[in-house]
Amino acid sequence: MTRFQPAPASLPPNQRIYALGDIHGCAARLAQLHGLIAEDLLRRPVAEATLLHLGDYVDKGGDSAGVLAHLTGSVPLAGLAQVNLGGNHEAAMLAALEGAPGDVADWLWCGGRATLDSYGLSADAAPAVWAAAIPPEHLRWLRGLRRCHRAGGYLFVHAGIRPGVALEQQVPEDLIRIRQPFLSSEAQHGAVVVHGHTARAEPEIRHNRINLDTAAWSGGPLTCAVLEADRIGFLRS
Ligand SMILES: [Mn+2]
Repeated sequence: MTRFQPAPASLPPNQRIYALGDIHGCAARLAQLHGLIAEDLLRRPVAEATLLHLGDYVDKGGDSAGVLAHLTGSVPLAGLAQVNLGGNHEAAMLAALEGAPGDVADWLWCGGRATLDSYGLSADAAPAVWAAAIPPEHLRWLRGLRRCHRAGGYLFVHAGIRPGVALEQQVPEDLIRIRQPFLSSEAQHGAVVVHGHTARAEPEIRHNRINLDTAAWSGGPLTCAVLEADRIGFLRS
């Protein structure tokens, strides 16, 4: 059973959000976690449930191709509303596929080799070869990712926000890359920010933010926050 604790914000009655942190190529554990969500929904039905991924699907871990196949295929949670946010790794991958040498080097440096491996592609091949070999539905899905999502008292983004800047005026680069001064900020941001991007051993619950990146690709669990009313619980795989 999911154990709940008080959350720093709330959702309207009859709404639930399943929010998943950084996946980084952990395809088998993503499928397992989706299975746990399906079980939770069977045990505890709710009027409006949303499946939300916080981004960083690819790179570093072993099966980015499998993650994208799972998310673009017949997801076991097909009945749920879905919100898929993009992270800095998706931005780096899409930039690299355009072929500029600096962007290619950046992507390979930040873990892109693992993604290429998962598609059976060589890092020495031309970016145009990569782009032609990756299934078009994977690329379409990556290009359709959103930067943020608001629900109840929460704002969902990949990395965080710049403290002191209105939520409507945040720049996209901050939303997918920021660490400091966001992580140490004690400010009220106008919403509790639910994010990933910065790996921790355990999920962090602060008064102004919730971090769900638990380093799945390097030995930690893949974490899903279950948000409903004024409480939060966790599912892990
Ligand atoms: Mn990230």
